[in-house]
Amino acid sequence: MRVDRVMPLLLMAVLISWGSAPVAAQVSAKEMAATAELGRYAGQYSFEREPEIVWSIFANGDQLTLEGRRTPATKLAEDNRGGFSSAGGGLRLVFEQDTRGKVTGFTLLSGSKPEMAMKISDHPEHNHFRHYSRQDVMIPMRDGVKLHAVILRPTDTTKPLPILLNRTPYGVDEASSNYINERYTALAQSGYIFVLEDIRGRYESQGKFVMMRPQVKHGSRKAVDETTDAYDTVAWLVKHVPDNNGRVGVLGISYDGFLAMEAGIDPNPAVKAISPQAPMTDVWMGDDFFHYGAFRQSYGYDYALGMESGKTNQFGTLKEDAYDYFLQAGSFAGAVKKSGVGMLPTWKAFLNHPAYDSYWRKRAVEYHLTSVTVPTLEVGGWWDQEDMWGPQEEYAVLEKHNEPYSKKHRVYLVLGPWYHGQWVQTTRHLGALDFGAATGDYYREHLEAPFFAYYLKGQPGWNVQNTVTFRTGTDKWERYSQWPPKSAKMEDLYLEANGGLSFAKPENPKAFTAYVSNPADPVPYRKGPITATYAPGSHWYTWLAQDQRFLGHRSDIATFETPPLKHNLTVTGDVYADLFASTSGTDGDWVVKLIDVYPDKPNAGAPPDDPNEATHMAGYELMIVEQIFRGRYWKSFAHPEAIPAGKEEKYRFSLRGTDHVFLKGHRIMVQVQSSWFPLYDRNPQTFVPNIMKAKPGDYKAATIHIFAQSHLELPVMPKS
Ligand code: PG9
Repeated sequence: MRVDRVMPLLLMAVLISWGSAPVAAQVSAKEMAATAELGRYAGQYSFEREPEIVWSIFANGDQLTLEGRRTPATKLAEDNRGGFSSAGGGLRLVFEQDTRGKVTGFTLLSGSKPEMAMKISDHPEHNHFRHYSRQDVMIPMRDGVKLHAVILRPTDTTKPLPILLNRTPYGVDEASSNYINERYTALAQSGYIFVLEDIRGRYESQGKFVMMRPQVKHGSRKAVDETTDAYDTVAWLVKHVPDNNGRVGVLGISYDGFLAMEAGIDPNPAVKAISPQAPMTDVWMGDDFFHYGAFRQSYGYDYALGMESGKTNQFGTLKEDAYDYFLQAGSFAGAVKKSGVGMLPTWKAFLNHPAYDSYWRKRAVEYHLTSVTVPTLEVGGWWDQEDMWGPQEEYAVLEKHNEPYSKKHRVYLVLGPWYHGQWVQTTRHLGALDFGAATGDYYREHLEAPFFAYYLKGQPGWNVQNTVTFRTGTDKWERYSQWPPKSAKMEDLYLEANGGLSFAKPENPKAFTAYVSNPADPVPYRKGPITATYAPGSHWYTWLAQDQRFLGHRSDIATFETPPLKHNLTVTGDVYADLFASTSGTDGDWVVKLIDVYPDKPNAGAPPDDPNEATHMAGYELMIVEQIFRGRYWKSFAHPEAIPAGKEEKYRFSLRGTDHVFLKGHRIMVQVQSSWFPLYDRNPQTFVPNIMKAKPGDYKAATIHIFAQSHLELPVMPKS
């Protein structure tokens, strides 16, 4: 994931360098007069929706310059429509004034909707970006292939500094002094030698790109993988980069997070800390490409197209709605045919390896995590639409190998209220949700920066014992000495046949709720229009937090709900589904969603700025955790088997972790459905050898029964 792929427009405007020229040093009399006129705009402005984003406006000659803590100096000239615009028109500000002519704020007219900012001071402040010099190098690997890297170091010191390495398939050319200051603000201020490297076969690096290159046996002189490339890169850097202190940290998000974890396997001794953030870890079991065997069709299609159509990113758009595109294509084989671009290596893998065979096992990282080799900070988002599984799984596997009472070999976990990689942003929001503070800033300043400062610079300040989460509902950071915390007790919440949800065991476990799942009319996973994953304006990033009411009253979704809660209920840890279900078909998918239903009317007594009671959230149905399980793997992930038609079977799977308070007055809802299209391909509901190649005649409607002994296991915290 690269920042430019995940930024909503406003934040793009805030964070991206506009490449402005330096402000002129000599000021003419005419310019002085103009400055006096423009001086009334000078000051600091805070955004109404995002108060943590503060821009300063300076008057210089006949232009204004804006700067922010994470925004480089950008010149604005008066335009002929009564506003001020940056060169090229990327940013446009229209100022407001009161009846006495005093400037009170501006409206930013750049993103999809206008954003208001209020003037909070007449005294602008410079952003104090630290200047970094840039050097491009080609680093030789053990097999002779050379990898391209950009080295950025602060120009204001020659003191030995640690290296922070980010390896990526997404291109490093944009790396500049401004980029480092915008993206890594706290780390850039502290001072590191940043190294950004194109991995093998991508952008300006030599060699062949292999999607999630599997591990080789280390020790062999020529065999390479991402671990050996990280090892060789680090060896070269500590030897050749002047004034480094011999200590290296490796960090990255998503694919880069996978690469950061790989750097911690049989690591180069100079690697002293790593931070895999939303690392994809097992793309068949729960990350990008499958979830428990259900194929993430639209994502897998788009991602492989973006990465394997060329050496540089080629993320595309679709002419038609993705729902229609994939429905019309039939199976994934049909979609590949329809693409007209031939066969891509990862598409071929999807077609030939639908089950959890050695192809996917070889790519799964968890099997290689047999010790905590270096201090490791895992980071994940509760609403991560790509790699929710990775950070939690890596933490769970590594945690068993923690060295007790030592900070030397420890794994730490941070889980926050974010979509994929959203912690790089300054925002209080995720879609409609408002957490009341810029949680990404908190993470970067109070967790990420102290972690690296402690392990790479020996500075105090890293006081995390084990796990830090942002508890949603009450919207507070919490700390735990263990994840999941022992204090949570598992309680079973039953899916009653009358549509209720109850902690009491059902009197008649054979009672059931029924629906018909029809592959000709699959349940959409998000509100349409469904664009290509990374198409401009795509709602892909926030779909997990979308109001589920968009589904209306479809008859192919079983809904179970509690009455309004009389007390807060805090759920902290991993949620499991124990589904007792039958299908009239011989295969099928099981989607389970745990939902927080906001009260229909906001609580009249609540403070007006209480985000949980905000008017626009009235009746909102927010997914807290959710998961899909492909029925054919009911006995084994490697060897699919037909489900006996009409027979009740038990399906147990994890919905992963949460730390959420269902507030008093809210309802808990559980929904069960059998499709989530087109993110997940349609299950024909008739057992076929390979769903990727299913024929039109294989897709059949099926009657589903959800029996009343079905329940979710919820880790419930004691009442406080
Ligand atoms: N989630 C992306 C990805 C990583 C690895 C494999 C496939 C996809 C990413 O954002 O990098």
